Amino acid sequence: MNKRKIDMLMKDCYELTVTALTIRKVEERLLELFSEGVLNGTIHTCIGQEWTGVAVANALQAGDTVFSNHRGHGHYIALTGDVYGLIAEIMGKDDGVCGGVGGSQHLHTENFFSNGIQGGMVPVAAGRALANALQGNNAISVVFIGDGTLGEGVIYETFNIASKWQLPLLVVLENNQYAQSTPTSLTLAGNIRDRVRGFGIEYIKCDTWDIAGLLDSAKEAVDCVRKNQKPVLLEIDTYRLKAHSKGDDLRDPVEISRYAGQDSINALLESDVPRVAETVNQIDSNIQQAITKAREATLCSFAPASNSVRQYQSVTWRTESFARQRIITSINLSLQSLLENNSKAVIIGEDIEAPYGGAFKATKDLSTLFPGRVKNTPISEGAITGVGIGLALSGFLPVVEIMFGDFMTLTFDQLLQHAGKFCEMYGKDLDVPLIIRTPMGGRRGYGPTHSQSLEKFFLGIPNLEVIAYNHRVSPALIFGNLCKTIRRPTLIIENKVLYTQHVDSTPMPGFRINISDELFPTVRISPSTGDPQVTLVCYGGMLAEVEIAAAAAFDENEILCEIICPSIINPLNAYPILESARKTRRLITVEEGPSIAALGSEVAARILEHSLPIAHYSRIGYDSTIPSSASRESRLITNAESIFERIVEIFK
Ligand SMILES: Cc1ncc(C[n+]2csc(CCOP(=O)(O)OP(=O)(O)O)c2C)c(N)n1
Repeated sequence: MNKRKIDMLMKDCYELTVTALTIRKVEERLLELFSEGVLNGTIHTCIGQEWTGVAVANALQAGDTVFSNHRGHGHYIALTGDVYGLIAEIMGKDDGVCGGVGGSQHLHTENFFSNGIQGGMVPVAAGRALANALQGNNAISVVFIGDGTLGEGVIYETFNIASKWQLPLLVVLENNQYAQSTPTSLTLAGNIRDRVRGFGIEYIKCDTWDIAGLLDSAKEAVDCVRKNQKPVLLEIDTYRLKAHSKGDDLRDPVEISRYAGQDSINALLESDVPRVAETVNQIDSNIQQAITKAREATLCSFAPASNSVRQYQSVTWRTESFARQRIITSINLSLQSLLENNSKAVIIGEDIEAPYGGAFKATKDLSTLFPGRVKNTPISEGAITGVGIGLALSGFLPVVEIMFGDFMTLTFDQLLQHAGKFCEMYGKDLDVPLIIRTPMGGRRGYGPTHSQSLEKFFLGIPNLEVIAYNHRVSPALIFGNLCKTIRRPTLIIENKVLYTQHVDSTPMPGFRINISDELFPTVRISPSTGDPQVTLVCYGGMLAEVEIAAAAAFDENEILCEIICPSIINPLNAYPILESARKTRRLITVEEGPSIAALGSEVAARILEHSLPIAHYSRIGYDSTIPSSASRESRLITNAESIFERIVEIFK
């Protein structure tokens, strides 16, 4: 490197050079600690790429947020300067920035979030950008991705949304030419600039070999996002000088040494400039102190919150009469009430604005009443869920409508790997108040891909709560209680058949109806006289069918059934179910969806865990594709008749 360049690094931007050198030295020490067996798992170092994070962080202001990926140590140090917090984290210590829970790939402090799922943070960053735009706070959101991540679909959904909604989002693409061992030239069709411009997104390019140019481009990109309130993609050509993670490097050594020769930090370290040596000595000494301190720190004391997922809490029962109201009206009014009472509430989803008001009219007229807070989205279930998460992390209360529950499959990654994880994996009890509403269920003739009840796939996801409305408890009560208390991402299942039914407190002849004192009440329907002989457990839209079957069993066969219908199915409070099964010793779980590994299986497991002596347990549900043909569909999907037959059968 010539003298002019060294002067630039050691004089003009000395502080930034110190940060870049610090990142290099931390990464080198981490690799050494790895070889010594001090570190657990894996790390992805950014040796050779240090200046990307330094240049971007240099251009940011207080209040901006950075979302990062698996190769995020440099981004973190550049933004926070917190060397000790990072080292202690990777060493799995309580002192780590995430208490040793997150480790290398999952770092968080106030305005920094990283995750090891490629591409998944891009919509979350867009959600933060939307929050900034809605607040008009002039802050921007930045997300780092690698070139291999250009293969992930959710990033294009997000580019589209960010461009259409003019979000202050900066995407920093660190193009180091490889994804693990695969050259990106083998996996990337077309070219990056055209892809980005195809979305109407501003594209700026620079590299890590011209540091002055990089600093200028990073500033230009950040300023452009802030000033124009529009997304920009900054592509930074760079090269990773070490292995992808620990030692898995199959690249041509000649190529590696060519790039090593171009690297400005190598050039500085090889120079004989006295100030470089002094600076590096000081950095080494600081890092050594941090390592020594981290070695002495206590090991991660994280304890999983397993008790909360297997709830067993006694309840008391009461009667409550709800005003008779169409369920879709109750849902619509509860959304309206949320928007009226909480200025941070926003609703996003496909086709939800007026005049259409959503496929089932749940958001009818709301976009007119609350302009800008009820927004139509593209058909991008994964990205809109991520955007919702970003809003939820930014003090908003987002409600995301997924048009049909069948499409929830596309949200799975965001809910499992992002929303649910954020609550816990950063070693902090982080609030992610995201509400997802979706219609599930059949009986409308929509066939194999628009009639399913897929909620079982969302049960047991750590930190994801699942509510299912039924016709005996007003959705407005449940939704109101949820909005008042929400801290965790929550999925609300709305059985389609319910939309046309009414919230109904009409007594059933021969039965008394109670609801529990829980926040999301369980419904109990018991014989008015006599001891119940069999417990029927169901939820959501199945309650109506189960009621008909129980009434018929009483009228025609004098069999006394007790129905237990929880309104929240994850985490499931097993107490009301077990309380009933203890009396009846016979239990049938009834589901509209698949019966394998579903709520019924969970109920059966709880019964075994509590060593309840049971004379009969069986489950009802379908285990096949739902046909479009009305007659075939009604034969397949659980209904009052099939439930009645099962009840009678066990008393033969
Ligand atoms: C969704 C997902 N798929 C695969 C992986 C495994 N993985 C981790 S890093 C990586 C390569 C990523 O390449 P790139 O985006 O270019 O970033 P780089 O590693 O080069 O910084 C892969 C495949 C992952 N973490 N997440």
